[in-house]
Amino acid sequence: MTVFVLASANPDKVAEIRAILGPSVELRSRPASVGEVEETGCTLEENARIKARALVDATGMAAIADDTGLEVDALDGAPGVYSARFSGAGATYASNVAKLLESLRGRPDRGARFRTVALALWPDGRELVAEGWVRGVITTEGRGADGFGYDPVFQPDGAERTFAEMTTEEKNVLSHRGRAFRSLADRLAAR
Ligand code: ITT
Repeated sequence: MTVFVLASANPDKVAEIRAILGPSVELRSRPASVGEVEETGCTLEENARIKARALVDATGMAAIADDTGLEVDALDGAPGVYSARFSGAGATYASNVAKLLESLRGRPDRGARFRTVALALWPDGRELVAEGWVRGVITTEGRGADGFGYDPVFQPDGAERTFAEMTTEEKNVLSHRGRAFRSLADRLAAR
């Protein structure tokens, strides 16, 4: 079994990734000694690689990292790679959702997609990259208390509930992160 250190500092994401990858991959938590890694890339893939590289350098272990963005059609793909900081310095999930709803107020075109890039990087520089996305609409108000981030206002196509109205298991079947990490798991298994 390959042991990886997981680059994410976001406990919501870590819980989802563990649930998706299951017991065939051993994931260690990011050591407390490794500080926040600045996401200076211009793409999700660059940011995933920056986060993984920082963990490989700090631990000498293989690392798994991911980066996710919400790409809103009516905002020309924003907030995208800037999803965590959409509402500026000190942004919270709530302030980001409020800004998104405000940006789309009165607009009928509410299509969007979540996209995740998941990346495994080894100390010798080998890497595997996988991507997953899900299309949906931005609802006019938040619904549901589960999930995190933009989940209360994202309703995947074909569903009647937002991600925040689903259990973690239901969300993982449909979600960007579920798809990206299942694809990464397939590639790891095929190595
Ligand atoms: P790490 O870099 O430490 O992994 P992060 O919070 O920066 O954590 P991402 O860059 O992957 O995570 O995601 C950027 C933001 O996009 C995140 O802060 C959330 O607001 C939002 N987001 C990511 N995944 C999401 C999901 O599954 N559902 C709802 N919002 C999500």
